[in-house]
Amino acid sequence: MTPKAPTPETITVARPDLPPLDDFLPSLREIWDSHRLTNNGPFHQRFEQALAQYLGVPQVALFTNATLALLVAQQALGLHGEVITTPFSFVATAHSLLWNRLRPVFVDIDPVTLCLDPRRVEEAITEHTSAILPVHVYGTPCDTQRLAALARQRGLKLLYDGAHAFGVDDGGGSLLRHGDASVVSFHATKAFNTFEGGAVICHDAAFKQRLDRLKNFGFAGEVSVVATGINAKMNEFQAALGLMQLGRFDASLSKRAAVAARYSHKLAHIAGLRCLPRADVARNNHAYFPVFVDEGFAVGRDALHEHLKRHGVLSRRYFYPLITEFPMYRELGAHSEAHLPVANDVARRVLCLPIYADLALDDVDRIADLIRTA
Ligand code: T4K
Repeated sequence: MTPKAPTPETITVARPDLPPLDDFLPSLREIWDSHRLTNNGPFHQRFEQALAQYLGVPQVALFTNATLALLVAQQALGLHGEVITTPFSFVATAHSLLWNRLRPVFVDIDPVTLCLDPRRVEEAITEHTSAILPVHVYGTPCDTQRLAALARQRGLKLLYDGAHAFGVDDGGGSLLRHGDASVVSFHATKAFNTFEGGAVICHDAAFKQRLDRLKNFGFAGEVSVVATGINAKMNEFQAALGLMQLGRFDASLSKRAAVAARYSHKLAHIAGLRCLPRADVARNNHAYFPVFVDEGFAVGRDALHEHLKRHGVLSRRYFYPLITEFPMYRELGAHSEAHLPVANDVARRVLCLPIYADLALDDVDRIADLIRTA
């Protein structure tokens, strides 16, 4: 019998960067010995402070994930009625609004940044609008200046879904400093992970206190409950990992940058294939590596996705279908090909290639060759 050719290991779109287990064991032991597992424990406090310092922002409130952080931030901001947001995002962005009984109003995205188009936002403002919820998709900054001006002029709250934006510096500091508040995700698939996790970045201590109460059932002291809070607290294990990851993040980012640079080089000059233009930022986080499959490419986007899969490369079509295409959102009347032309077009073309700190450059070359020969 002829021996089977070895199949290369599957390469997934993301893979969490983790410290060596032995490095993490002392933190685990500390938690075990103290029996302090959650509820604003010492690791939680240290991580919150370290994060604020690392990001250069005034206030950070940690959460168990970004979805609950979005939910709670909207409550803390007192949103009501309609909130203008993007259909080109992970479904959690819009779901968080529905959980708060807010009506998402979807407007189109900018063809270059793929983030909310401020002109479309302005057109969509009504007397019922209370806020704008833009997303820094793939870590590319939204037009923060125009959105801030619009929010100021029209008296709207500005809450950023910065789930993808950890580590991005737009030249003035962390991208997460913008708006009334920004939410970031530390999910396993993100550039920076705490297993799961998230945070709200905000400007003043009073707002952080509101968030802290809301994420802890609404408690304002041992025997006082002041709001319909929820349980959205980050636990000590997540916080201990986060603290350790903070010290490793810059090195991890350099590795991601090398992967991104290799893709950019290898995928240049392929007819019908475009990479996302490099964002004009002081520091990118290379959280995703999207490419766009145009008519001139050898095969369609879905065929390329399948072709890679057959060769053990699991790319993802983030964010296809658009949120507005999910049946439950269609039922809400959100679906519209006509007023979301850019988002519809991008969702049909996009393919996110594997990117993570430990992705070998040889594997990047192999993926690029698979694309070139599709
Ligand atoms: N806002 C935006 C704009 C977001 O993108 C997200 C989340 C949120 C809000 C909400 O944030 P969180 O509440 O999650 O903090 C993933 C993530 O679950 C989700 O966090 C993320 N965005 C979204 C874009 O992607 P899936 O369903 O694609 O993940 P999954 O499980 O298919 O993982 C992708 C690949 O990653 C797997 O093939 C293998 C690898 N992987 C995954 C996990 C979970 C690992 O190697 N290890 C792991 O532990 O949603």
